[in-house]
Amino acid sequence: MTQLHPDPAYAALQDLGTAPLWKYYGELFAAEPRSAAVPYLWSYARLRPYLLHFAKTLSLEEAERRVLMLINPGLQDPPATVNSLYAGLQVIVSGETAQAHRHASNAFRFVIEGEGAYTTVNGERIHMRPGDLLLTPGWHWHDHYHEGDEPMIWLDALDYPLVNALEAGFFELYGERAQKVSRPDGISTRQFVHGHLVPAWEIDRGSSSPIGNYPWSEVERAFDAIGDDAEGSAVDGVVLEYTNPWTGGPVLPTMSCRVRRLPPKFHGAAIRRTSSSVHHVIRGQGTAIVGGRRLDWNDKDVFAVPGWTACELINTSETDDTYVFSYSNEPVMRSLGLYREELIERQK
Ligand code: GTQ
Repeated sequence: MTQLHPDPAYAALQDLGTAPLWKYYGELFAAEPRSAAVPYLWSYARLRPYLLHFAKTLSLEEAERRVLMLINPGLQDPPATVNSLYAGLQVIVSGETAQAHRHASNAFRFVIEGEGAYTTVNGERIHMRPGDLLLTPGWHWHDHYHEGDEPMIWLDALDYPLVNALEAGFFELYGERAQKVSRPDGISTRQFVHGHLVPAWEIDRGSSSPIGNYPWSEVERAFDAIGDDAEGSAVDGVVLEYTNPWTGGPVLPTMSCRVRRLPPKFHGAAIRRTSSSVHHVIRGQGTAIVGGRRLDWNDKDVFAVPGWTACELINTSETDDTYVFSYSNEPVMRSLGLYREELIERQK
């Protein structure tokens, strides 16, 4: 310090709990965001054997949740998938219970494979099938069960990197392994099943969607109803947002969820957004060019698109649609007045 800055006043500054702004200015007020996260792809085919390995060797009594965290090489400490968001792959096997707990972080699950599991959320059992999106809004009790034969695997998403950065994280165990069931199975989904008719007697309207499960069968119905008649987006193809029926807005205050259908040979326009996102390939083959890096995807892979990083989505199949689910922190960015997006030139 003294050698770099012969003026002894610099050493004194640090002891007095101060710093010279003029040394930090460019870093603190960069011309544009530079994400610490890197574009990255997690191969489902390569991770699945390890999920099954730990399903055999590690009990749920030992692990609170049996999850492989998808950690961005640029975001190791604290671990995150992209800025403010986390993704993990969870596995549960026949007869297991993942004990009841709750946390301030919002969470959701996107089911990848298996049949016969359900999660209980604030007293309501919600069954899971591949392609379903199940919400666990912040501070809702939740525990998972599996009654089927084959292992059940799903993608977990949480906003804990944001909640912890804001120093607002709380966590509590329920006390018993399983919470009491106090509501009819699937009622939070059933009473909203018709998107335009909502249960008007429900007066308590929180900041998250009240729907427990957005089933894949409804997504398919939506895409079928649209057929090939919609214009769609040059960036995202026919892209649908899962909505909170009370507001029409995102399902959770911190995370927005979307699903897109990219027709054969689709090559999306390149865009960068201040929001960060995580993508999960439901079905199909393609490539995402993210920050100049080619991420070649297959069925069930997951990839990270850091904020303010160019992204273009390509369906490489000549014959088949590809379906890609994604979630982002766009609601946070929008609510803070920080959301920006910009179409840019295609990358080489
Ligand atoms: O299933 O409740 O991946 O609490 C991370 C934290 C899953 C869960 C995760 C959790 C859960």
